[in-house]
Amino acid sequence: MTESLKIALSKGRILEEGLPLLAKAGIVPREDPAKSRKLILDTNLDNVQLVIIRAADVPTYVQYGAADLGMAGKDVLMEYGGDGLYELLDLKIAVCRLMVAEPAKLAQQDDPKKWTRLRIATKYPAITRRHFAAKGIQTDIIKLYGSMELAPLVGLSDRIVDLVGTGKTLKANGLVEVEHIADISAWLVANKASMKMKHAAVKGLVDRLASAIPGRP
Ligand code: PRT
Ligand code: MG
Repeated sequence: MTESLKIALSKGRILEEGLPLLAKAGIVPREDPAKSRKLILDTNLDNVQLVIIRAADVPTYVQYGAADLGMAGKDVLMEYGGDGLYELLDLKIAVCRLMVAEPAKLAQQDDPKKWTRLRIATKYPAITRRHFAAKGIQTDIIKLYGSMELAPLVGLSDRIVDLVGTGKTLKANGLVEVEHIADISAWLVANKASMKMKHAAVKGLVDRLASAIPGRP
């Protein structure tokens, strides 16, 4: 008998780019997840189900064994921290970068080498604190859940730490990138128990997904 596997992933970019990858790996949901209101979806494989949750919740579901595997942005994984997860595979989807940005006007006379204390709005307080602490820079962090680009425009913060894809959103709001924190893409993660107890099924899936990633043999 084949071991059953639940894969957690989020609606939005990860689902959009993850579904074609899963399809190439031979896994197709029985209903369109973008349209269905179901949170657990059966697939063409009897032993594989998809669990649709918020992006930031994926590490929690996987760590506690509510899902065996998950697809999560490196940003989400870095912010979550913890050591209950194995990062198995860089899926090379939902690619972007995590950056410090500030108003173009401030950037004209700003020198990142002279930073000692920063007021930063971000969805990523843990990553931000860690990044700057390592460089001996103090941070006053304002935690937001979205639209970070607005914060400097209304005086909530001087700078932001946010994801940048095309850069269009920054530009539209008069902001520029001033420091790179990390390159981001979505990773396949697994919990340690599933790795042990369902080793064959997990390995089979990882191998098939790996060969579905563009640019890999
Ligand atoms: O939307 P929800 O609150 O449910 O959760 P979420 O925002 O975490 O989900 P989603 O689907 O928006 O993002 C899921 C993952 O996609 C993130 O965790 C990242 O790993 C990845 N990703 C890749 C991105 C982007 N690219 C991206 N550009 N996530 C967000 N953005 C934002 C960016 O912050 C900016 O505000 O998109 C906006 C547009 O970017 P530009 O530079 O292309 O204009
Ligand atoms: Mg979003």
